[in-house]
Amino acid sequence: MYTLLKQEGTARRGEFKTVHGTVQMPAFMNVATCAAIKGGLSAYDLQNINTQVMLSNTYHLHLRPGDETVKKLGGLHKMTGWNGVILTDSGGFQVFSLAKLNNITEEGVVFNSHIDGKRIFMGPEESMRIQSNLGSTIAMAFDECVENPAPYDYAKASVKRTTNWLNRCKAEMDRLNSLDGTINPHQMLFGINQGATYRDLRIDHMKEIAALDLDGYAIGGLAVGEPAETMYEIIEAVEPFAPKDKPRYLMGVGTPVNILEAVYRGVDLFDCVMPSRNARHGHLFTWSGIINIMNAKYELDENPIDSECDCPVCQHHTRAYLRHLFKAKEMLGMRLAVMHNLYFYNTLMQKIRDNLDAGSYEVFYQKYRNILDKRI
Ligand code: PRF
Ligand code: ZN
Repeated sequence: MYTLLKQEGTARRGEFKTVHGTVQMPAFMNVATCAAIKGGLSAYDLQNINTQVMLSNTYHLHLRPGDETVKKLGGLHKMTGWNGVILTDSGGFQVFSLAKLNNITEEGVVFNSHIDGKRIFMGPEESMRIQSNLGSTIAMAFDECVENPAPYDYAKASVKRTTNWLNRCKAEMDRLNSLDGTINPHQMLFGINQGATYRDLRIDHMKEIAALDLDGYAIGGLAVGEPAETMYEIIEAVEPFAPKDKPRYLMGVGTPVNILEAVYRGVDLFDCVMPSRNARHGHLFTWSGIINIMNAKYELDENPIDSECDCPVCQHHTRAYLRHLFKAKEMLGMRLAVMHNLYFYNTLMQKIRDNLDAGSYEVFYQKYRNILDKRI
């Protein structure tokens, strides 16, 4: 259940109650695609960096270890040791971006596994059954994400299919939640708005799915090839039609500045591989911009990554040590870098919430939107 606590312009400060705890929003979900944060962070590490939500993937966990196996292990919470909120993505996007796609029909999608090439069928019912076996707090609807730019007629037909799939997802989830032996009988369902970069398709679709009274609403199909300005325009176009009493989730976004801009336009929830992926390449976020820890100028630098950062890494280690670990390809380097970057994103969201609480988001936004994505 979402409660809007405060609003500044279109920006929203709220909280979302679930059976696995309350999420303070706006929030950033930490990505654990295969039920592990890449770079080697565990569930108890996540507690130390103020993570609120872990995100895992239907597609990957269905292939390995298999959702039936996860169910036998008591579900994702028991398997990973993370007892907070877990959101699972539906497989829709991953099937389109990773798998060798064979065929897409009204029924669903046939694809080849990126692990062993095996032919697999996934439709809305399959996705819901897998997510039910995983026992996540929030399941995402099975959707089609088209790359931008997309032809209008294709985008229109695709949205219609995504709407039909959503109705089937809802019916299947209601059925699964009422069965005996379901891991999380209170599993929630979020719908996903699509429509490429076409305002009319986007708005019609948002109106249609808003009427279904789902637990939350995502905006999908953005950050897939269009300019950032176009993404912001689409968010502005659909926002008035997204239910005010439900969370809005912008899927797969983004840079710190993308997040500032989207919060400004009424988005509550985010996920992105950027903090963990960039960390693994030595690109570290700071409150003055992005640094590359491999740079020679850090060889003898005994300062922390960011003197403004309170993360466990910045309390104990120097830039010089981090640089050495990266140069020597020690696993510890990536682990510490990921820990710092995720802490940075989690802290960014905390600061966004604090400023919304204080009514000073506009000032915060104006100060940092020219700083945080800059390479220094
Ligand atoms: N659909 C789903 N997952 C997603 C997306 C989508 O459109 C995106 C697009 N940025 C990221 N993850 N199901
Ligand atoms: Zn730090």
